[in-house]
Amino acid sequence: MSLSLIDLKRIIKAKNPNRYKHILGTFETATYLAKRHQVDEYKCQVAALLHDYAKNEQLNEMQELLKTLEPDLLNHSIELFHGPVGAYLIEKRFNIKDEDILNAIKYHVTGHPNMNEVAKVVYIADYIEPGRKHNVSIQRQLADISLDMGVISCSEGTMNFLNSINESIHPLTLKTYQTLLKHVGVETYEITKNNCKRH
Ligand code: DGI
Ligand code: FE
Ligand code: FE
Repeated sequence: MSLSLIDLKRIIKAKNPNRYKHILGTFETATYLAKRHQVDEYKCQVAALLHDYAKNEQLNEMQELLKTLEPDLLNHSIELFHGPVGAYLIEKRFNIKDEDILNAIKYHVTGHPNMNEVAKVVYIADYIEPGRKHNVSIQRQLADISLDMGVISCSEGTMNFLNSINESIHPLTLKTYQTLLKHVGVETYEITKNNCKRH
């Protein structure tokens, strides 16, 4: 892969100028989290810049691709399509073969129970970047302490939001939450979360 971060930024800005502020916010937050938790900074940065690459692809073109890539996803919300479609297009168009980067992009919407540290950084950064309008202070505090707790808290926030608008929760979103919660320990998470709330 020979593209520099500067080249990538230029490409992303040109492809979807309206989303560029969110992309840069995600990039800065991913850089911060990568440093804080000693995760590969460059992989997190590339994945953060490209995570919403397919966000403005035509719906019918995404559906056509998903028929072979992931037909089951066609039964779920169209909001989920740009993750797997983005990972596919990025591999093809930028010749990026790095599985850490591709998986972080593929699973940035739902998460994945086996997501690695790069994917966790991008998943959290997308949710807590400075441009987000909803209240994410608890997610920011927990992500500072641990990436696992950050992911749990972001998926919890997403599920609460989806419940509030009567939207269905994808099995991967729920599985990510349950798996990491089990890993961290329900009690540890609840105690830490309640302590964060008091500050
Ligand atoms: O692309 P972004 O707007 O930056 O954010 P995103 O890719 O994390 O999420 C896009 C949308 O997907 C957001 O409105 C929430 C929604 N979403 C996330 N998880 C699920 C979901 N929608 C459904 N129906 N089910 C999910 O599990
Ligand atoms: Fe997205
Ligand atoms: Fe995003």
